[in-house]
Amino acid sequence: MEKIDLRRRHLLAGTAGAAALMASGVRVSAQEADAGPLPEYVEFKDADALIIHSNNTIETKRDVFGVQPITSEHQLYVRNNVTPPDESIVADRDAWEVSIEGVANPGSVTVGDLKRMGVETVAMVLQCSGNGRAFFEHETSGTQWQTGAAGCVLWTGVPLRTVVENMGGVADGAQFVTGTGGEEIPEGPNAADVMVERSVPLDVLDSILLAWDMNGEPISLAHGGPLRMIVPGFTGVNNVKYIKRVAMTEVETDALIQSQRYRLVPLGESGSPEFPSVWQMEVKSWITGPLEDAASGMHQITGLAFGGINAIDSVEVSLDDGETWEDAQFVAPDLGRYAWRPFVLAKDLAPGSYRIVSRATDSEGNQQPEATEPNQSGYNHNGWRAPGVDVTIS
Ligand SMILES: Nc1nc2c(c(=O)[nH]1)N[C@H]1C(S)=C(S)[C@@H](COP(=O)(O)O)O[C@H]1N2
Ligand SMILES: [Mo]
Repeated sequence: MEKIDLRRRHLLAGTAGAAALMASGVRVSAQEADAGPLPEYVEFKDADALIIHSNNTIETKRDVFGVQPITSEHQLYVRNNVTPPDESIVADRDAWEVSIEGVANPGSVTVGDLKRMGVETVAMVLQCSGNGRAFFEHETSGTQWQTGAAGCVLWTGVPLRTVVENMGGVADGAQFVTGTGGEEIPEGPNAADVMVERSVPLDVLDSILLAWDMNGEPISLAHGGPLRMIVPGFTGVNNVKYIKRVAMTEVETDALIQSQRYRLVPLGESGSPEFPSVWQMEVKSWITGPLEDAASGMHQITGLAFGGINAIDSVEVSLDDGETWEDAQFVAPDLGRYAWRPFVLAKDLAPGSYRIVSRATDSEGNQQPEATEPNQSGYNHNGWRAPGVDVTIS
């Protein structure tokens, strides 16, 4: 996977130059030859809407989003750190068991049990921690995601708080919620290096869902069926698929994916628990159209904005790379704190060259920075300048 990404970066750098690559993320995605056919577990998806980086890293093309408030499962990105489990785990969904630990009365519950305990729906931006990695200026290993390792989807499930209360409440001393993925990991000394197990702070317990439906349908295997832990406002990796164990723990898991990976590490250093974990998402936006050169006249300049852990408040658009800004309007209904909102600015564009960027502000007054402070692995990109779009109007 890493090889493919590096090769692609060099190829592009060779033709257009690294700076041009950074400046023209959009065209890169539009013209890029796809890596191959969709792997079997995501065969149902719309191949034309996707950039296939590898079997386990598939991105939504930027122009596909448009002003959609909810991303279709056929267009939603996919990211797996290890090979997904066999399709047979979704054959009898209600029989899937999840072990609940770190409560007064620990035990196993089935999805069927959970469905009788409670139900809620949340609209949430699911975004990979590495979304926008390609926009950092430093060299990063890992998938060169642009804007498309994100989507806004509806999750339906039972609040974890309800499950925990049914089992006697949180055990004394717990400080984290630790979720374990249902992949088959060969037993042995290296299991912790491979397993997908993530811990998030216990203080977000009230927003967590154990979800069985996505966008009103049973969650596909690709997206974590039969059961997924949903942590609204937290990056993708914290939303553990095929969840088989949820534990209220005193300490964070020592799985490598928590202890060393997904940390905000200064350039040149390696990951360790002393650095902040990639958890809450920050305010972010990007333009979804126009992405191509066009004729003069009326244009609807569109994009997506979200607040991450906070609600989105407002978004501005600039046609001159941030010299001057205008307020954009939200297009779709407000689907809540964790959802994104498509926006539009209607403009009569005269012939000329435009560099279109957007800049969002969340409900706490946090505004996207011009550039994101670099971190070694290129996580949490939310700078407004780099994802800009160059459009020539003639
Ligand atoms: N069990 C499990 N959960 C997982 C992963 C995984 O590999 N295994 N990948 C994580 C990462 S890094 C991301 S970005 C999201 C991707 O979710 P999606 O494939 O449904 O888009 O799932 C997260 N949850
Ligand atoms: Mo991710």
